Amino acid sequence: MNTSVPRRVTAVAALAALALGGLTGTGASARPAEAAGAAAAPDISLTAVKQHLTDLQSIATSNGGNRAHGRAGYKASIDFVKAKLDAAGYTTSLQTFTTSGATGYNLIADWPGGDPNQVLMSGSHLDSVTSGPGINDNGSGSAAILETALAVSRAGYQPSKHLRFAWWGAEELGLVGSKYYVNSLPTTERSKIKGYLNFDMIGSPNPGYFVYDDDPTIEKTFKDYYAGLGIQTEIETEGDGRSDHAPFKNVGVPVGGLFSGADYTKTSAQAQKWGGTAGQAFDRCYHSSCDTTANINDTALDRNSDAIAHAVWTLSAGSTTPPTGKVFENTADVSVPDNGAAVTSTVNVTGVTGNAPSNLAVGVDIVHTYRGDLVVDLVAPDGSVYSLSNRSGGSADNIVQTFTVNASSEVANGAWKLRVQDKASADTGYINAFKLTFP
Ligand code: DTR
Ligand code: ZN
Ligand code: ZN
Ligand code: CA
Repeated sequence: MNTSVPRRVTAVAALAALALGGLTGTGASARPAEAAGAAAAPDISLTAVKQHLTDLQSIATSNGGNRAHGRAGYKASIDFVKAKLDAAGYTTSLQTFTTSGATGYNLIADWPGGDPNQVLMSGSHLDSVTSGPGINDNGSGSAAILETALAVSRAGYQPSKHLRFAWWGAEELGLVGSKYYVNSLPTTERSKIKGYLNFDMIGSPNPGYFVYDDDPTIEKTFKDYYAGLGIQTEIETEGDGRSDHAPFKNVGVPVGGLFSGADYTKTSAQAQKWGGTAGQAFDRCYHSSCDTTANINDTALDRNSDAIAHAVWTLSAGSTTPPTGKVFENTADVSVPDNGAAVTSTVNVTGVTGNAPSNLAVGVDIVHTYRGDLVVDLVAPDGSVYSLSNRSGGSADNIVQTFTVNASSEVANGAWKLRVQDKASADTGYINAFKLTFP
């Protein structure tokens, strides 16, 4: 839509956001209804999650066949995940620790915004054992929460709670990374974590559908989700000390999670309700060299990935509409010359007192046939430049994304510009829209 004059939309009605609480899930619909007031979680693309697994497999193959603590494959895995989150607008940090004579890494990714005193955390260990690439254990959980985090960014989701995601190191050596994180947290910071969701093995080839039996609200959120799909779940009773939720549980953080099974054997009764093979392990390649991309059940991975997104959206009880947002938008099309000079789209912000926020939502809508050609910056009224996308995304089409920018050092009112430059010949496009939302 072409409007010649930037228009300002008045404050957007706020949607009620609910605190952490049970779902109003129904058994009727294909997907349970979301808690009233919460935005519906997007579907998580199985293709996208499997692409992350393919990438993790390639990393293992290029690094001695594993992604284990202290090996090159683990650090390469951490760098891979971090790069995607940085590009999506997350605030990331690498926490280092030493165990078994080697440096370990935890990756912590915060989604700007939400109540900093109400943190909903999701985590998965990213390390494998030394004997294999660890695609189900635990590329599956790592890839699923990565894609969920990217979906939060693409949706420009503004939950009432603050969202944090973590990829743990050295879980296979005894929950070392997650223990280090929890033990290093000041008590005041621990108390802000209102829920920790753990995902360790969620794509097992002979899958079960197990829900952790710890915090009842979190457990109900997952059970209601699966009930809405007509799938019976079982309680994961044995896992208490066996994955990264344990350190959080030990300090009183409400925990929950999903599990598709490891080396125990599926019973006939379980095969009756879930399919698969009775008398066979849920994952015959557990901790083995055959835990590759072939060691995944797509249906279980897809269902569990969607269940993760559902729980993150529901338990953070936010909305995609900022509580009291003032929106300024320019929808005039601006052609981007191929391999040429930079062009800009401008919005004139007025009537906002003081400085811009630390979570300024920058809506970018660029139509282009090769997004990797583009350098995209936000230019503040005083000329300060904030990089949004710098030749990222390769041959994929378009950049349609909401970036969250810490613009708190900028005066809010004035002419803000989206600056776009195509730096490679062939493939062209145009700015379709540029939007700023002030919470
Ligand atoms: N210890 C995890 C796998 C594992 C085994 N039992 C459970 C129960 C709940 C979560 C995870 C697990 C590992 O090998 O990484
Ligand atoms: Zn393991
Ligand atoms: Zn594991
Ligand atoms: Ca080009």
